[in-house]
Amino acid sequence: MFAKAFFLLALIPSILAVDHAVTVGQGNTLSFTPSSITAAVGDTVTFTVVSRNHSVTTTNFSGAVCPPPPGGVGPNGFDSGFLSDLDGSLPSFTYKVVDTAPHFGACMQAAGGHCRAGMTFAINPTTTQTYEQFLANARSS
Ligand SMILES: [Cu+2]
Repeated sequence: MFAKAFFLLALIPSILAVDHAVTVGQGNTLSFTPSSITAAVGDTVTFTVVSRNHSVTTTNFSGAVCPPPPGGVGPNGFDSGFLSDLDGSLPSFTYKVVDTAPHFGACMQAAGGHCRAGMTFAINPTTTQTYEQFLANARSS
């Protein structure tokens, strides 16, 4: 009985963890859908590219936003690398959330052209670092 209860308790974190699905390039647009999410440690975010060739790469909140640098901006940043749906393969990239810090991402395609066009994404933005301000920073970077 005790062993069974312990086993069930051990399962709880994996039961509560959520995968957040993000569509990249929906309708052939330069976009992440949704563009901002709130996620808990242990959650995953799965980015699926549904048009063209894009990346999701973490970058700075302000200043040098576009293009995001190869490898992404950390700590705990990430870089999917270029993922092409030109062959219709719907490639995806999954990031596991390991902290509660805000992470701001963008596409590095076209030397930052997609990023400056607003192809931006946020995990856990804050009241002082909002997604809207990040988007404005990207457009003017
Ligand atoms: Cu792109």
